[in-house]
Amino acid sequence: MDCLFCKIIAGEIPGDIVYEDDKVLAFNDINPVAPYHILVVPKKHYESILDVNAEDMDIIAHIHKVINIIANEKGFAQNGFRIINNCGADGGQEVKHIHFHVLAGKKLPMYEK
Ligand code: IU
Repeated sequence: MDCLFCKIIAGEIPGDIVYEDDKVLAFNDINPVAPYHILVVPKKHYESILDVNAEDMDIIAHIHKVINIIANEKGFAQNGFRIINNCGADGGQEVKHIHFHVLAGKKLPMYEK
């Protein structure tokens, strides 16, 4: 499968990895928009939340547990952060492997309404 994030997970393309376990990889975004900009992705390929079936939905809770760990390890838990999941064309999803952006380290601007 020609998926950039699958290639990073497989170690075929280098990623600036900040956390890894058997189910999840987290790495620094190549084009950060905040002092901390980390992408948290399941190792199993799903294009988006629409492809995660009911039996697999635990991975979404696990990703949020991992975000909790990273926020504490990196030291931005106290000041707060934002989790973003862009889904599909109108959501602005560019990479078709579900991922959660974690933005932190500055007062983030409110999103466009
Ligand atoms: P999006 O939610 O699909 O728009 O986000 C994709 C992100 O993947 C975006 O923030 C890119 O900067 C990031 N990214 C990356 O970290 N490494 C890459 O090689 C590529 C994109 I291409």
